[in-house]
Amino acid sequence: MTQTHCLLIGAPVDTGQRRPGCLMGPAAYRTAGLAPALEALGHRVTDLGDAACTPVPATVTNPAVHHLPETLGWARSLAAMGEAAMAEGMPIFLGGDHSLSLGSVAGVAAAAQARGRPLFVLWLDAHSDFHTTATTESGNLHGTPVAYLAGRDFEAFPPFPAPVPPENICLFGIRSVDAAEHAALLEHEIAINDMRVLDERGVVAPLREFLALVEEADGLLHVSLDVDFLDPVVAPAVGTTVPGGATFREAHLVMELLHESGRVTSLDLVELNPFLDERGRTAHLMVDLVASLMGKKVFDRPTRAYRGQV
Ligand code: EXY
Ligand code: MN
Ligand code: MN
Ligand code: MN
Repeated sequence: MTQTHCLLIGAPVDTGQRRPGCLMGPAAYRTAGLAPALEALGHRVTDLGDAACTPVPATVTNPAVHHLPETLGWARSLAAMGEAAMAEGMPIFLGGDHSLSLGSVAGVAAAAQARGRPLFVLWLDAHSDFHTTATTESGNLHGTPVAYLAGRDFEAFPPFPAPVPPENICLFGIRSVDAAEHAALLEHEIAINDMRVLDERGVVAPLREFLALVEEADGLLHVSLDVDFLDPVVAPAVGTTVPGGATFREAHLVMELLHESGRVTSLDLVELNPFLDERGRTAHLMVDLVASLMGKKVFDRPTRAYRGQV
């Protein structure tokens, strides 16, 4: 197993949605033993602690949007930490709601651009998160990061440093898309592997097709794992559950295939709400999924040289 330097970045972000609890996510992952689970696989772990948030005064036209200054503050802090961490190894962002990815992916994208490498993004989620600040009706900015990283127009936000070409983005597990997102997605070349695709083809074929693109382009791969990618029966501790998600084994198979690709260079763990958990069950599941991503297996399979290391 190639050793990877995993850099944990706590992102206690809960201002991208309205349900209290996500801010406890980083502590839940630490309590569930994320670091020792990675060290048991031979990896080096540096816990950088939690990011800080200095709100950035800003307003947007859409009156529904809330906590914009805090969201911008988190994004600025996480982008800086993420870009720096990429120079050391593999940043793992511990969320916190999905609005943290407005910063995490910006930092990773800036690092990829500096290396002259294309960035690909795998979005494991029930939701497309493709609203802009103008189209969101809930005003919850956790429903927007994919639009931002794809370069869609966001009022008040700094331009995304290196917009990810839509063809480099793969949505996986989608089963809840608002009308405005649907219309916008049809105008973009983003791979949408909704649950119907996964029902018909399984997780292997569509994922392998995407990983072949990453391989062909010698790309870096950022994985953004939303707890609600999984079925709520399997992973109940999330505020935006949608029935009909990935099974326990489908989620582990996705992680095992990602490990074998050797392409994953950064990771978001988002939307865990420990207030909704049952004795840490979902937190432990997410830690186990990260272990599968980082090489935990029963029998060896051919694995490409891991690119998470510098
Ligand atoms: N599309 C809905 C909204 O914009 O409010 C729900 C978004 C849920 C987003 C979660 C993080 O995946
Ligand atoms: Mn290192
Ligand atoms: Mn999401
Ligand atoms: Mn979601």
